[in-house]
Amino acid sequence: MGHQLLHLLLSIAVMAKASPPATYASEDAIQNETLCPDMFAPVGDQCIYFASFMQEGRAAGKQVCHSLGGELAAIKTATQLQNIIAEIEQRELSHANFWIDGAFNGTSWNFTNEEPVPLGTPFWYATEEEHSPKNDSTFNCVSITSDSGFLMNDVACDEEHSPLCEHVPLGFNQPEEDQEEAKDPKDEDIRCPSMFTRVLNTCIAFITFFKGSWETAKQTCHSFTDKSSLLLPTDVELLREIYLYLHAEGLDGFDFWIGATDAGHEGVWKDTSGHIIEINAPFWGNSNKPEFIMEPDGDTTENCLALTSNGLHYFRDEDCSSTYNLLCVAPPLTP
Ligand SMILES: [Ca+2]
Ligand SMILES: [Ca+2]
Repeated sequence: MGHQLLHLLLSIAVMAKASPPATYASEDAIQNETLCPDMFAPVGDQCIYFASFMQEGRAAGKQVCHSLGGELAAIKTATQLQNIIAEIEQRELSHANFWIDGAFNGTSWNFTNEEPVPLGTPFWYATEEEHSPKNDSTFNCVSITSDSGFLMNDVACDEEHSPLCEHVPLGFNQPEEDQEEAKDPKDEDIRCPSMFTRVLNTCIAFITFFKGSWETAKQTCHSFTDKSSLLLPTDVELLREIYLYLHAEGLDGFDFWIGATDAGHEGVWKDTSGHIIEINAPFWGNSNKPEFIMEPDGDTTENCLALTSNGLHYFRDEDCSSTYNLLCVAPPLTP
C-alpha cells in the first residue's frame, strides 16, 4: 500500500506536466460544465480520471479509484462511452487499456451498485462473427482496450490494465437557456407519417418487406414522402434506441441499408445529399479481418453503409450491390 501510494504521488507529479491543461472546476470555469474534484476531469456529465500510467489487476485498479474517493467508471449511456473514447483520443491514450466498472456475478453483468450493465450495441465488442460478452466463465470483468476500439470486452479479472476512475460530480454549471431547452414541450408533440415509427425524436420506417441494392434502397426511401430519405443515425443514442427497438420487435434478424457511401472517394463518407460526414466511435463495429481493427474494412470493395444482423447492427461498410432491407427517415408531421 505504501509503495502504491508513493507510485501514485510520483505519477501525479509526472501527469501534472504531461496532461492537458486541467479542466476541473476553477474560478474561470466555463458554463455548462461538469464540476469535478481535483484529479478528475469533466468528460460529458462524468468526472473521470485516466490512470494510464499504471497497469494493475482489476481489484488493485478498483482500489486506486477508491483511494481517490471514486469508483471504476460506470458507462451507462452510449453518449458517455462516446465522450470517454473521444477524450482518450484527445489525450493521445489510444494505446492504453482500461478497467471500467462492471463484472459478471454468475447470473448477470452488473455495476458495483448492482445496476445492470447495458448489453449490445453500441457498447460491447462485436465483429460479424463473435459478440461480447462471450459467456466464458473465466472472463468476468469489463475492459475497454485499444484493440477493441474501446468498445466493452469481457476479460479475465487478473489481466493488467489501467484504472479508469469516476467521481460523483460536485455540481453542474448550466446556462439558463439550456435549462429551458431541456424542458422543450415540442418533444411531446412529435407525430410521424404513416408507416414511420417514432424512435427517440426521429420518424423511422423499418422496411422489412422489400430488399434491394443500396442505390435502390436510396430511391425507395425517396419515393415514400416528399422529404423521406435513407436514414443516417448521427446521434449515438438513436443508434442505441434502434438496436433496442429491433430486439423488442423481433426484427434483429434483418440487415438494413442506411444513408452513407464512400463510393465517390475511398474513405470519404457522404450522406445521401452528398455532404461529407465524419463517423466516430462508437458507431463502427469491430472487424474480423486481422489487418484491420475496426470497420470500415472493405476498402474499395465495400462502399455503402449498413446495419447487419450478424454485425449486431453496428455501422459496417458493405458491398453496395448486396440486397438488404432499408431504414428510411421522414420529418415529423407539423401540427
Ligand atoms: Ca469503401
Ligand atoms: Ca465491412
